[in-house]
Order: sequence, then structure tokens, then C-alpha cells
Amino acid sequence: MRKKIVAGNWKMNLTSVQSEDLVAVLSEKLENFNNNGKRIIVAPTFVNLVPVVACDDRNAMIEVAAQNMHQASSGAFTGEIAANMLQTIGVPNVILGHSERRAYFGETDALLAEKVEVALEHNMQVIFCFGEELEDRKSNKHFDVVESQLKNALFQLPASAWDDIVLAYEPVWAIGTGETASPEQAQEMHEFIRKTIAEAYSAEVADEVSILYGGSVKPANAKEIFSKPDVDGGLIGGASLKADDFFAIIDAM
Ligand code: G2H
Repeated sequence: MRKKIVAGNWKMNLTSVQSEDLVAVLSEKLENFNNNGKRIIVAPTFVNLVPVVACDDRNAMIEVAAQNMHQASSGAFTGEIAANMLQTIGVPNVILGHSERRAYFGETDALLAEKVEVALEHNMQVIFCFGEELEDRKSNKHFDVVESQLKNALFQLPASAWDDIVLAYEPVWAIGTGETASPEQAQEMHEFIRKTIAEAYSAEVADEVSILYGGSVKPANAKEIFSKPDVDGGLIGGASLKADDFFAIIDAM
């Protein structure tokens, strides 16, 4: 049975003190919360991973993820972070392929295929992001674009690897813009993604993979989006920076 997940992508926000404070407030809110096996993840910047992992107040329900990692295991890659560095500080999850990484740092599906393999080799779970741009949707190419992103970055993996993959469909036109895909648009795409995986692998693999929606999710729209049968939670940016909003979104799952 696939898991419901709400993950907060803090992007390049919050100092270490602010990160610890946010985790402490969120932990308090979660104290008597019955999460029914749902997963709650936060993704601080690299420098704030250690304080968040070590945060005395961190509720056991809150998992930690990195926002990126390099594909090499070590070497002359100034400014980069390797999988084993994350793993050895107790970070079991990594977001890969976020549209901001693709757009501003030139990450391609081929590069992401490498990163995914390396993360899995280090027993990390991957939250893999993908989604079409506005032009793709306007020209009715959104299904083709999404299919090719999946195919080029993930379909080289064996079926067994999918136990450690979480998908995050994030239409680029809805990221940080305040514009959200309608619940129907999200459901339509998530259903397509599941069908595409079923064709490439099996119905079982497709049924088991959690598919999150991301792009301007907030307390006011979370419940309706999460109510769709193929939407298994969300990857939340802006609204994950405020404990009240993030908790309201977790509660809406
Ligand atoms: C999409 C999302 C989180 P926001 O990037 O990854 O951010 O919720 O701010 O649109």
C-alpha cells in the first residue's frame, strides 16, 4: 500500500537557528497528531541538515531530505556534496530533478539518471521531480514531456529500485507563481504517470509508487488536491516555511 507523504522543500531559505525553530514548533504541533503512517519530510539547505537532524526537539515523525547531491562519490567538484556525505550525517532522502535545478543549473534527464542511480546505491530514497513548462501545456505536449522525463531519467532502473522512488509532479508554471494546477489537472496527470509506469513495468509497481503534487500548494487548496485518488500528498515550497501553514497542509493529507 503506497504511502501518503507531505514534504517541505525549504529551498534557499532559513538560517540554522530559524530551521531549528521551525522544526521545534512543527514538532510541538505533531505531538498529539495521529499521522496514521503518513510520512512528513523537511528539506533544509545543506548547511542546515546537521542542525535539523540533530535538533533535540525534532519529533520522530519528521524525516529529513537534502535538496540535491552530486553524482560522483568524491573528487574535485568544488561546492558539491556527495551521497555518502549525506548518508553519514543521517540524511536518508534526497530531492532530485527539481525544476529550479533543471532551469538554473542545467540539470538534464541524463544527469539525473546518474544521480538517481548513485543515490539508490547509497540506500537513499529519492524524491524525483519533473513536470512540463507552460509552453508545453499550451501546445498540448505536456503528456509527452512528462513521459520523456520519466523514461529518460528513471526507466533504466530495475523494478525493485522503485521501492525507493517517490515521484513529485510539479508543473513549472505552477511553481512559486501562486497559480496551482486544478485538482482535476493534477489527477489527470497523476493517472497518466501511473499508467505510463504500469506499461513500462507492471501495475504493481505503478500502484505502489507515491506520486506527490507540487506547485503553490497551500492550506486553502491542499485538501481538494489531496482528495484525488492518484495524488498521494505534496511537495510544498513557500507554505512549508511557516509552521502553521505546513501543519495545516499535513493535516489536510
Ligand atoms: C514547487 C514547490 C516545492 P512552491 O517548487 O517544490 O514550491 O510550493 O513554492 O510552488
